Parts: sequence; C-alpha cells; structure tokens
Amino acid sequence: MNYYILTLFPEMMEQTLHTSILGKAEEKGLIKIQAVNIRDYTKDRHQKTDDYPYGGGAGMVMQAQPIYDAYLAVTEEIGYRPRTVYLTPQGPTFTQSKAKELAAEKDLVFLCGHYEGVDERVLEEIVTDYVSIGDYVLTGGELPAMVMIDAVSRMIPGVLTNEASGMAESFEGNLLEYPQYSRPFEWNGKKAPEILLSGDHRKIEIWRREQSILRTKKYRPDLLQKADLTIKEKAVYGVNDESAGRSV
Ligand code: 6GU
Repeated sequence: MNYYILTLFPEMMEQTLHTSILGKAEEKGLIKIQAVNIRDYTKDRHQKTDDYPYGGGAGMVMQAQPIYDAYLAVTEEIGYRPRTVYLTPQGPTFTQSKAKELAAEKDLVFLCGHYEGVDERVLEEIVTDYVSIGDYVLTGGELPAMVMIDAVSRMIPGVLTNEASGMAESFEGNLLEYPQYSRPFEWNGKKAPEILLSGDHRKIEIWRREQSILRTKKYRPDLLQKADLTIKEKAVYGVNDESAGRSV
C-alpha cells in the first residue's frame, strides 16, 4: 500500500508513521508513506496556500490550485486516480469495516484540511471518500489521517506478525475484546480468573465470549444491537431487535 498524504505539515507525519509496527511494515515493503507538502505546489510568489472566504466570515480557506497540483503530481506518478480521502468532521464516521475496505487498495491519497476548510471545487474534483474520526473537532486532518493509516495498515496481510490478532479482537462481529491476564497469578490481592489456567480450551472460549458480550452490553450497548449473536445468546443477554432505538 502506498499512502500519499497531501498536507501543509509533512514533518508531523514523518515523525509518527515510521516507528513501531508501521515502521516494520515499511521496512518489509508492505506499506510506503509519502507526505506531499502542498506548499511546494503554490504558484503564489509569497508561497501562500490560503485566502479569505468569499462571502466573508471567520478564518481562511485553503485554495484549490496548490492542492490540485499536489494531487496531480501523485496521479501522474502512479498513472491513475486512486481513492482519495478528505478528512473532515462532516464525513461519515470511520469504522473497522471502512479500514478493511480501504486496506484492499493499492494506493490511497489523504487530503488534510486546515483553517476553516478547503475550496469546495477542488474537493468535488478529487475526493472519493469523506471521512470523520468522531464527533469532536480537531485543528486539522493530520491526526485523523494518521489514525486511518494505522487502522488500515494493520489490516494488510503481513503487517501484524501474529496474523490472528487482526481478527479476534474488538469490533470483530461488533463485540468488544474480552479481558486479558498474565503472570503473576495474584497481583495486588487480585487473582486471575481460575478458568484461564484450567487448560480447558472449550471452557475458556465460552468464558471469553461471555466476557465480550457482557463488556459490550455495559460499555457499547449500541454495538451489541448489531453484534453477531446466536438466538440463544440474544435471549440470555436480553438483546432483541425490536428494542433497538427504543427510549423506554
Ligand atoms: Cl477528519 N478532521 C477534523 N478537523 N476534525 C475532526 C475530524 C477530522 N474527525 C473528527 N474531528
């Protein structure tokens, strides 16, 4: 996967994305991250990339030309117009299934906005996917782009050394992950659950699934409504489709 990040702050990305698991994935040639500095493409003699909004109002708007030329530099290099994500609180919220979907692409472009926004005309011209990472406002699209690159990369085969860990974990089947324990058996007066030391893999599996469901019910009841539960589990844990969205 080749990531091209169109940004005014390339150094912000460079620092973060070349370390840890993503750094290893890059060394293995599984991913490549290139930050493209939008300012390098301005035709303004003062290197300006933003201007006042037509119609007035607070803040500045990122202009179309430098963004479009930075984008064209990428498409000319790779020879086609790849999926292009604009990070904006106005997009639909990023999910695990969207991460999986994007992990199948060969190239991805991320456009990181700043200030009050980006000239609508360049968005119409290049953006294929509008994505938000949650209901709060950030100062720019750089952190959301990094969040997405992390989530997408770990879905690419070979990025996680333990292949299974990409599967059985939070959000798989819309359930949160079960709690984990390691040595010592007793810490701070608290024992690890005996069943995990029983060696009975069937019982451990049942216990873990129950923990996942209970946790999801407690912390993310909205997810539990969408979870892949058996009819029996729905009955035991009090989940039924009719109750979705009911307020009393
Ligand atoms: Cl993608 N961008 C900004 N600026 N703020 C956000 C966001 C994105 N997602 C949530 N808040």
